[in-house]
Amino acid sequence: MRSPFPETDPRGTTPALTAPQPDRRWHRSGYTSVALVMGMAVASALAQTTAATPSGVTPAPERPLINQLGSKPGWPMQARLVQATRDHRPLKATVVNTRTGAVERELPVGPGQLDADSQDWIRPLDLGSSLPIGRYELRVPGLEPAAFEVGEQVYRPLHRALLRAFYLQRCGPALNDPESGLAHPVCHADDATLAHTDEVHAKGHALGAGGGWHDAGDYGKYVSTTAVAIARVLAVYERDPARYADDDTRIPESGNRVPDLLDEMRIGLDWMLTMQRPDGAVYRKLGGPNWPHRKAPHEDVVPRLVYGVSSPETAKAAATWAQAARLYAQHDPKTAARYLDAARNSWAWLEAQTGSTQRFDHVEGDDNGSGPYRANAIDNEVSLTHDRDDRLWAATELYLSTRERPFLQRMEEWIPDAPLNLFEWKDPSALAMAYLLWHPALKDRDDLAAPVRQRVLHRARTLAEQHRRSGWGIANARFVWGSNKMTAEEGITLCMAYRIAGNPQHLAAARDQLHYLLGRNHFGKSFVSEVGSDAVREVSHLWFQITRKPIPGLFVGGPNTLEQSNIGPKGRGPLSWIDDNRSYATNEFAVDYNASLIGLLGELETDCHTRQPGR
Ligand SMILES: [Ca+2]
Ligand SMILES: [Ca+2]
Repeated sequence: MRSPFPETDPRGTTPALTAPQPDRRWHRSGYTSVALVMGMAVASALAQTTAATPSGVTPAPERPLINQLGSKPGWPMQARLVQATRDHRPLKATVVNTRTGAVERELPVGPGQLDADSQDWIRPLDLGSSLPIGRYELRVPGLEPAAFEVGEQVYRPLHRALLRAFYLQRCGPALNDPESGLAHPVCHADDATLAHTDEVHAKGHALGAGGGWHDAGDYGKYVSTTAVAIARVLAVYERDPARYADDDTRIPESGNRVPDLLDEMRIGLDWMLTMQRPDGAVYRKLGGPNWPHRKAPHEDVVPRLVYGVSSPETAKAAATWAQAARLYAQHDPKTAARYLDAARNSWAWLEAQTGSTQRFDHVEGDDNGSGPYRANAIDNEVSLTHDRDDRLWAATELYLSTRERPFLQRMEEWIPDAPLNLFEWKDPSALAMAYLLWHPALKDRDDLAAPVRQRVLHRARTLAEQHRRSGWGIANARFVWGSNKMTAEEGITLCMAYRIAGNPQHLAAARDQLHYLLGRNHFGKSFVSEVGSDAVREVSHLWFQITRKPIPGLFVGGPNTLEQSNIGPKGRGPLSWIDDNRSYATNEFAVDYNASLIGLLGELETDCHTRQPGR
């Protein structure tokens, strides 16, 4: 996360603000199609769209827009055409098998409908769900074709690339990646000294907090995002550990008889240990006194600082260590025990904090070179004013790993009143609630699970309505900082609902979130770098800005109607995005974004855990 305006920086979500309405003056008003040939009419309309596009909004590409990776067998597939104006003229598309050249399907292009959020005229193409396994092109006369595949393993490379991106973000050791060709010497070797004196350490105390991951396109390290990123990935692993091998991502630990997923998550878990004070409190973040600019990781040699402890971050770290304790026990009992000790230590500190809604050490200037990750004008959710959500999660993970009654008592105390929000650093309690829907240790607690089921179904109703209303099938209506991550998380919410009630609309909507993120969007972009035939290229990442060497597997933030980096168009809902490496507010990646997409894949690969995954 990077910003010259830290007070408005942190991938803000803004429920209190109403998203600005699209500017109707912009709406392609000058276009009149005069083309005679039907296919050419579409091409012409698209070309005119390009010409008529107002300042800043990237025009839709001149081809059918579809999930570029394709689909698993049996999944309903849809594509979209964007047109400049309403157009009902009949138009036929074909699906051609690229190996045999055979036309597998002929299909009509549906009539154009105006999407209220984007002001796009969208024509749907319904490819059905019965295409056999194979590679295809979707062809519409006068337009470029769109390639896709149907197969059991179509999302495996994406899954792998998203995980592998964590490796490429590792902080500390020299990187020399044979796969991407990316390399840098040792970086941030002196991380870091304490910014302020507290009750345990003096200012200037060296914490030995090397390691971990660079959080995003800059080099800060944050407990809040590190914790939720690890937890989301480990939650996927916990549902299906057999799916992960010890050598499936080609990292230095491949072949060590521990699943690479656990090897990689350990990088963050161990780093968080270095951020823990002896009394159990956890420091919030580590970064430079000012934002770095145009530097490779090893060139960022400004002495970095560690900033204050907080109870929300301490609880998030405790939750993640507790979760890790049960998942690492089989492969590495010693490390698992260390994580559990750390979690207990932090929990004891949390229990000793009395008398206020949360402990939060913050000094003016702490956010001059790193994201605030705290309540502010943009991030104004109630969950940021207290630590109950964070503690609920910690108590739940500790209970699942220890089965000790005091942790369960906390769950019993807090779950009845806990709202269900999407899982993120601002409120991680959704993961705690998710366990009530499936974890064997909680299967006889229907008294706790019943209200959670109602909350999930209630949220899913709203999401399904938004999904139906959106021409792009987006269930998340909040086009704010990190909207793509939110879209992935809401897909997970829809999956939870599908598992509860079996409503196929929830499953279809969950899949549509993935389709949107992988190319079925106005921009025709896969929002993951180097994945898909037309992926985001200009990721906002300091290292890429210098080397111009693509970093694979980075899932970018996506449309953000406030566009605080002032590069892309503001106030355009799902069109407020630009593939420009200066646009940190729409086109930066972060480790927790990747984790959410891994989470959505984990759900969809198993039809929301209603069947065994394909290996
Ligand atoms: Ca391994
Ligand atoms: Ca909180």
